[in-house]
Amino acid sequence: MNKIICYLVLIFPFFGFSQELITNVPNRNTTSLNGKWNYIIDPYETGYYSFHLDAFDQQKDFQKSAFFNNYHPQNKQELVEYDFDKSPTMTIPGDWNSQKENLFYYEGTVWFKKSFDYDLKENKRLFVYFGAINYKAEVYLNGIKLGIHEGGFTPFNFEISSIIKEKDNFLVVKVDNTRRKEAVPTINTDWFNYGGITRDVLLVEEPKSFIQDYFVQLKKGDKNTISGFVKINNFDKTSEFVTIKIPELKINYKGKINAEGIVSFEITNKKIEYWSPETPKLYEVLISFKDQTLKDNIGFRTIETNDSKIVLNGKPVFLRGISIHEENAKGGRANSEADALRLLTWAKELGCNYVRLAHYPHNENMVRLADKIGLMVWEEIPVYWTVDFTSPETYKNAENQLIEMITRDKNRCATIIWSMANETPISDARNTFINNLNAKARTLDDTRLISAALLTKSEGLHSYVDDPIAEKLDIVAFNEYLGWYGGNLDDAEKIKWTSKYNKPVVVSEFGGGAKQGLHGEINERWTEEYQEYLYIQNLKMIEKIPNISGLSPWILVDFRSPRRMLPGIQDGYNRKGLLSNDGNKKKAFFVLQEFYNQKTKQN
Ligand code: GCB
Repeated sequence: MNKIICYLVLIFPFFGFSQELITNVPNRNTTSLNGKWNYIIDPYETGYYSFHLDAFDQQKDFQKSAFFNNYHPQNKQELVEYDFDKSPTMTIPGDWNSQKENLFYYEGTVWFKKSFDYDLKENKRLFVYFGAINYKAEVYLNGIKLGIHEGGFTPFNFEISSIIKEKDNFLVVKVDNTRRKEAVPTINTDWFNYGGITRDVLLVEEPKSFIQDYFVQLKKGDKNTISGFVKINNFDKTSEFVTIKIPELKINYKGKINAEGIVSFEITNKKIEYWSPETPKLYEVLISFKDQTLKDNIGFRTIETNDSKIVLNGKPVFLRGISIHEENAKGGRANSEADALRLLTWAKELGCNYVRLAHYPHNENMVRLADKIGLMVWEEIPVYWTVDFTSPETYKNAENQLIEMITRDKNRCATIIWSMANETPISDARNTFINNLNAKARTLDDTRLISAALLTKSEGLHSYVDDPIAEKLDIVAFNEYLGWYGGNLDDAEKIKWTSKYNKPVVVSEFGGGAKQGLHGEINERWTEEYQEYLYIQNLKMIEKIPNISGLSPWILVDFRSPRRMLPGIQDGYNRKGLLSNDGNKKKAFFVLQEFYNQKTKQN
């Protein structure tokens, strides 16, 4: 049995204490810690707090403050009332809700433990990497606290080189998915709050000084120049050069590393074949530093706006999209490559060239697959509805999630839009919050477009967007629910949309619920016919919106949401999917498919 003693290594001020993110983890030297992990359900956080609610690992005066311990000043004895190794197991990666019936609606703390051996050679370093944990993770290895991470959908890593032993390491993670007002997202969403270690856990082995991160994309507005940077972790100056090779383009670039361990580069090449949804060309890129060579498959394309048009590789493009939540066939958080393939294959079948990955960063394998099969991507952070816009901590948290998303996916050419928020209510605090995120995103990546899903205003049959943050966005995107949350479907063609922004417009959502297999008249809600008619009418209206440059209706597949409780119809699912959660197509699927067929022919 592992007893867990933890020291307070650092006093952490609040959140986000993981270390600098290592990117392109799928192509590194890794050992998977996926599989069966022991778990302990701990709703009262007995493993974290004393009986007087002192957090064990926040005790400055008590050097070896015990974790999972009965500590209070009179009683410094370890807790004996637990045993990880005799506790049940569950599969990691995986949410606990869909794996364990008694945890279906559970929101709180679960402790996880994995034991492993590792033979780390003298000249190597080791990191533990988590693809995502929802929501708050506190990580301990061999009783030593590595740090905390907040945010349920982005990766983080900790170095463990000095802690790892050859035998019997035990990695313990406290996972807490409690919804909190000041968190991102806040307490109120329209999706299921799956808790757990929902993405891969990997050990990443690296040399002492290694390639941590890089940015290799076409320079903004320049189809013949690949530019970016390579960043060396712990640059030891024993070698001063990085090489970037793209064999197919005969590129062999050598760049000198600066004192900060960074090489900034520009490489001109006139032979680049551009990535597009029709020809998703990826090049093998090899980045080398000393003995290390890191491989990636990277596509090159430009994405810009020109007044009211979205322009891909110099040509206007119409975004034939669909919104997607990250859920699998079993009604749990999707995490595998097979899950990604299932979802994106349907999007392709629909005739899409674009997907909106709502409402949080999806698994990296989703974006990599989009690169490979040719789908443009909108990625977003969960600044959804009413996060606490007045709180500087909430802002820091949102910005941290933005940084982690962009850091992870900035080399995926499929991603053309970073979205800052969804349906947030206008106020000075909110405007500042989102404008600041927008500015931050541009400092991290000036090659992509920035947007946010906005709300609309209506006066009679006149609809429009009037939102101060739109001025600073590249694309004016909005959600509209004609025929579901108001309005009359028969008015669809009479509605006059105006736009005061000379920018492309994207309808980031529209839709309505239907229970697959339920049939009736076009005016009977929840029938496939109602949803079909809703699509027919909304599409007629959308075609006439000035500057319309794309759409991503809501949504590809029915998804779980505790807000959706209508018995016999919803039963805990948002039914706006074009497919049911078990994968059956509804009539509206074919309406959108036909619309996209026509669009493809026109363009
Ligand atoms: C919206 C939200 C989305 C919801 C959807 C609905 O506007 O952006 O998260 O799920 O409406 O079904 O109401």
